[in-house]
Amino acid sequence: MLRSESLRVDEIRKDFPILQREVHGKRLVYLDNAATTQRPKAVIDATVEYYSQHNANPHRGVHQLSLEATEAFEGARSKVASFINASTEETIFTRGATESLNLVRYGWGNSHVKTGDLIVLTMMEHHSNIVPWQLLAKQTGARIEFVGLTKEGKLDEDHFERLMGQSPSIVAFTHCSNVLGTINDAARLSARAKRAGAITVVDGAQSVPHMPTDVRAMGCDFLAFSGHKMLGPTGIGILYGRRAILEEMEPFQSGGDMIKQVHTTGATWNDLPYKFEAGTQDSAGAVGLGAAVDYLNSIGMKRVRDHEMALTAYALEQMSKFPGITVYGPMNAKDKGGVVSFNMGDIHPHDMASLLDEEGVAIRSGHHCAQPLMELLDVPAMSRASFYIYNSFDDIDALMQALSKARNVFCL
Ligand code: 7TS
Repeated sequence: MLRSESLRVDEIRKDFPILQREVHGKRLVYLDNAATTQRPKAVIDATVEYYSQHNANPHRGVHQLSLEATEAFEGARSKVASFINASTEETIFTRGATESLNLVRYGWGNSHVKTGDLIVLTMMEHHSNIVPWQLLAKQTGARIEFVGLTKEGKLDEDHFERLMGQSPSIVAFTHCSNVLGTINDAARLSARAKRAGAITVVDGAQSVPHMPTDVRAMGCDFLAFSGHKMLGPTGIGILYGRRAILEEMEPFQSGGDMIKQVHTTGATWNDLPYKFEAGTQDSAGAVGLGAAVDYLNSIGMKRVRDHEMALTAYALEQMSKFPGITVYGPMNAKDKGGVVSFNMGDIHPHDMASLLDEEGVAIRSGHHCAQPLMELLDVPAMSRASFYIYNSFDDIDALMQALSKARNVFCL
C-alpha cells in the first residue's frame, strides 16, 4: 500500500508540546484519540491569553474586561457555529457530548415523551446515548428498541426500517461508532426518522472532530459533540438544536443568565441559545474550543478525513496480515472513522494495553462504554487504536511492532 500522507504530520507534530515527550524512554505513539485528543500550543495559548488578559464573567458587566470576555466567548460560539453550518442561536455550549445528550433527554424528552412511546437507539451506541434514554423510558413508561447490526458491524437497515414503521418519538444514533468505527449515513437515517414522525438526535462525538460537518445537510434535530475530542479543552462541548425545536423546548438547568425576568410568581426564559446556558459558563474552555476550530480549519476537514482514512486503510491491511488478530467492524476504511478495535488470541486487552504502553504506544482497552455492543459481539473487552491528524504511518508500524512483541511475550 502507498504510504502517502496527505498531511505534513512532521510539521503538525511540532505544534503539540506533549508529543515531544517520551514514555518509558520511548517515543510517544499516541493512539487513544477516540478517548481524548492532544492539544496544540495554539489552544493552550488561547486559554492562557484569555485568563491572562481578558478574564471576567461574560454577559454580566459593562466594564471593559467583561466586554472583552463576552466578545471572546461569543466569538468562539460563532466559530463553532460556522464549523458545523449552524446559526449561533442554535449552538449551545455544554460540558460535553454527555451533557448535550442529557439536555435533550430533559429539555425535550420530559415534556414530549409519553407512556408507550418508542425510543429507537442502535446496538453501537456509547453509554452516553443509552443511559439518558433508559432513564427517560423509566420515568415516562416509554419503551426502547435497539437497531441490530450486520455481521460486518454496520446498521441492520431492514431492522431500522421495521422500527420506523412503528412511529417512534425519538431516534438517537451515533454518527460514528467509538468501537467499530462504523460511519452511519446520518442524513439518510435522519430523513427516514423524520418521515416516521420522530425527532432525531445524532451523537457526533466521534464524527465532528474527524470529517466535514453540515447540520443542514444532515437534517438532524440535534447534534452532540465534545471539545476535548477535537483538540479543544475538557469540560466544553456543544449541542446543536434546530431553532424551531429549541424555541418550544423547556430549559434544562435553571439559574442565572438563562432567564429574561424573574418575579416571585415565576420566570420567563432568555432568548436562544442562552435559555440553555444556566450559570457562569466555561468561557476559557469555549475560547480554547474556538482556537481548536481555527486550527482544524487551517488544515481543512476534508484533508483530516482523507489522512485518517489512509492511516486506517494501512492499519487494517497490517492487522489482517497479522496472525491471531481479530478486528471488529467494517474492514473498508471508507466505511469507518479512524478507529480500529481488535483482540489477539485470548490476551486480555488490559494486558495488551500495558504491554504496548511499555513500548510507548498508548491505546485504550476495555468495554469502551459500549457494554451492549460487547455483549452482542460476545467479548468482555477489546483493545482499540484510534488516530488523528498528528499520527503517521510510522505510528502504525510502531503499533504493529509492539503487537509482535506482545505475541512473543504471550507465546502465541
Ligand atoms: N459518544 C460517543 C460516541 C463517544 O465516543 C463518547 C466518548 C461520548 C459520547 C461521551 O463523550 P464525553 O466527552 O461527554 O465523555 N467516548 C470515549 C471513548 O471512546 N473512550 O473514552 C471516551
